[in-house]
Amino acid sequence: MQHIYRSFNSKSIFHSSNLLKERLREIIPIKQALLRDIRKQYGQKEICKVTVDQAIGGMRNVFGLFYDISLLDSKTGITFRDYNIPEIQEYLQKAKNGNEPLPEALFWLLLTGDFPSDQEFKFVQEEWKRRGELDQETVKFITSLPKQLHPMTMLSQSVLYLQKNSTFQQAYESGKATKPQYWEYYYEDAMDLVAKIPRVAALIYRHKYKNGNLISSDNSLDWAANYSHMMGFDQFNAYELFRMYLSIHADHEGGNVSAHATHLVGSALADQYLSYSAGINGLAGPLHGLANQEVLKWLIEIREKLGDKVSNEKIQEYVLNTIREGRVVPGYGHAVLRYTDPRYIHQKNFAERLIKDDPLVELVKQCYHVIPPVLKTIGKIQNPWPNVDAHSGVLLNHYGLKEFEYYTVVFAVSRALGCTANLVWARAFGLPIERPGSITMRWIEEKFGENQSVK
Ligand code: CMX
Repeated sequence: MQHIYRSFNSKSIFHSSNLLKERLREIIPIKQALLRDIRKQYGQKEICKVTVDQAIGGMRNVFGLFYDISLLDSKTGITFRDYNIPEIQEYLQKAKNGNEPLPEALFWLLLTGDFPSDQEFKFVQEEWKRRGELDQETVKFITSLPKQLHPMTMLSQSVLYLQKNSTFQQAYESGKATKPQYWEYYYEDAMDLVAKIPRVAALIYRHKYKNGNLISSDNSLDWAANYSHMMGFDQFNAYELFRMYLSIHADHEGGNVSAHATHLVGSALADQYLSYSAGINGLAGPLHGLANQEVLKWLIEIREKLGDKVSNEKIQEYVLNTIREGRVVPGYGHAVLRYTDPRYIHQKNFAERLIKDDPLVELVKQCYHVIPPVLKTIGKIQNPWPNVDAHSGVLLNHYGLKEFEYYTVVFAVSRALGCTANLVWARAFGLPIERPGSITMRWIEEKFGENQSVK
């Protein structure tokens, strides 16, 4: 417990030996100038038209957001600063004898657009260790949360509690923060929040499911392995799973609910804690991040109802029944992607490399062959292929995390990387408060109907 209780004395936010902030100080004026040029040259160009259907239908293919740190292509999937998942696996730092990218390195990439040198990577790692401790009041707050709450609700409340540490909120309230400095406070809050979030998440897990039997952090471990350790999973391959999982879920461009909610709330100058907690609340929806818990529930349900060895025909029937009952088949489909999610493929490769003889992993593999052809027969489904959530649950389950209600928390820990990195840039670019226009049915009728009274 010693590590968890030790509180951290924050240094001045303008402390000079801050490698990542120094790098940002170099890049930000260059990027600001680039954005000014882009606006000057292309500001009046039209990106796309918006139809009434799109306005009503969740704004699919409406490109109305600026989000510079990652991009999603409907065919090839996510790129983080232009690098896809196999590239980040190849080029980012890994643990000794490990194969998976380390989230510390990914965070540097998301913030700067560069792969970190070993020294830069080490800097992030050490900073997160230095900033990661939780004060006693925070530990008390988390371990007093009612255990019947969903772990995502607990996470959101805990992040809101941590808001007491926001350097931006304090500086803004005292009138000290000036607009050109906003990003520096957002950077400090990002580093603190990301450093602390695995401890918060692990405390929630141990409090809710393990009788409050807490495990101290081990600062000899990297950020992801330490999270796995504080949860109680100490095999090397569990560490590898956490490193992989926390890297590939970090960001998925700006339009998904968690990234967009964080970005939107941040645009009102709500600090990192308030904004990311809004993102967590969106991630907790079953059509978004909560799908990972739903997948495992659904797979276990199949095995309970149909037995250990399920035929392809029985799975097909089960899928059709799920749809007939008005439910979605969790882990399949996507609002943007039109092929198998590369994050699914990466997890599939991980399982093939490291996991033998796990019936649930085998069932996921079988579903990959059986489900898409069935979904293709349902004309309205745009994407019959698996998304990231179709695979993650069985991997966590394999290494001992059986409480599937908790799965979205692991997703949220990863999403902290992208959500907070983006907000640093949103403030560096001085992006304004978001305020899209909205329309009513009457407006539509008056605009396009016979009288056309709306201009
Ligand atoms: N099972 C059953 N029906 C599905 C479906 C699925 N897996 N995927 C899409 N559909 C249905 C939609 O519900 C919609 O039906 P209605 O018109 O009756 O409302 C229709 O097919 C058209 O949907 P779409 O255009 O293909 O997909 P959307 O962009 O509307 O929704 C998503 C995307 C992810 C919400 C949807 O595919 C879905 O509900 N999938 C299951 C839940 C899931 O896995 N979510 C996780 C996504 C990844 C993440 O964010 O973590």
